[in-house]
Amino acid sequence: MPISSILSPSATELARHVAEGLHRAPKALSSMYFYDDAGSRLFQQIMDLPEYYPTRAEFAIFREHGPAIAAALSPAGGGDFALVELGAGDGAKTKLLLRELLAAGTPFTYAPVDISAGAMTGLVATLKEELPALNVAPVVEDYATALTQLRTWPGSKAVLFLGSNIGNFGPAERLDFLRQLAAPLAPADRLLIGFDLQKDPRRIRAAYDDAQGVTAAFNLNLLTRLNRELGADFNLAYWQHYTDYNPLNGAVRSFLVSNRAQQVHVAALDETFEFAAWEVIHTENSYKFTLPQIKALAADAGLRVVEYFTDAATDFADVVLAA
Ligand code: AVJ
Repeated sequence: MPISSILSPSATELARHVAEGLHRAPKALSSMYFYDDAGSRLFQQIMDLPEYYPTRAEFAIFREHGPAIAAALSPAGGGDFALVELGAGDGAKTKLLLRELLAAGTPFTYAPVDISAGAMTGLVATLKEELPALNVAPVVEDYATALTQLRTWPGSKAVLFLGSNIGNFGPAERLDFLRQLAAPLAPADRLLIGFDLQKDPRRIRAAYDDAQGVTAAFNLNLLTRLNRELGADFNLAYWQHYTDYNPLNGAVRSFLVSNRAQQVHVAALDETFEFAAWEVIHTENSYKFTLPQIKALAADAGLRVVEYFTDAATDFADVVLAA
């Protein structure tokens, strides 16, 4: 019996993804798989790093414009609505918004979606404690599955996609994803998307290559995950984290670099992969945008920009969109 048939369904999906990604040229793995429980904890640490500005910038926007953002997301005539958050993580920023909405008295249900069960359990526990009056309907799924569920939701809704998560998509995927987000929106529904803005290239690059090496550990954790979940034998000493930022297209790209010629066996695939010295696995894109690009992207996806909010330094933008 092949090992893949005794793996859990999610491990089978991961195995399929790894087989596909490591057969590509150049080799690639999706940043979606960073977020096992250890990866989610490392991302929590990243958000506190001095170099990683996006989280603080978006926090500043929510602190400064909280009431205006809450008003922009609530259905115009009042009434019950669902606040769906894709990639909720620890929900720290969202709590500012949830407080505003609770204070405004509009009835709503918060439906956080996250791929990490550990992150979700933590979020639900802190919400129970900090905002006991809040209705919470947690969803532990990937975005695609959550979007499918969203299509059948009957009532008003506002969908949050914060933290520059949209930056992980390449241009074609991004447009496709926005169209899928736009499809189930009624005219009164709203979308709030956080975009990291183009700025000093050195600041951007530093945010993805911090001095303490937390981002490196986050990237390398993907290999630890493959060792554990797929019986791979990646030796972490033979891999290093590398990031570049291209100001021509706004792309931060992260790589795992093989520091020698090596072979890696993946038991779940019953397969050995060859890596040349200094060959890379592309593991993440984190695109940065300009406001004109955001407007053009919205138009391409059949959405209009209702309103947008930036922090004082214009590092980040939270954009309210409608169909
Ligand atoms: C969670 C996707 C927004 O791209 O900035 C942080 C993930 N990767 N440092 C980002 C990440 C490396 C982060 N997002």
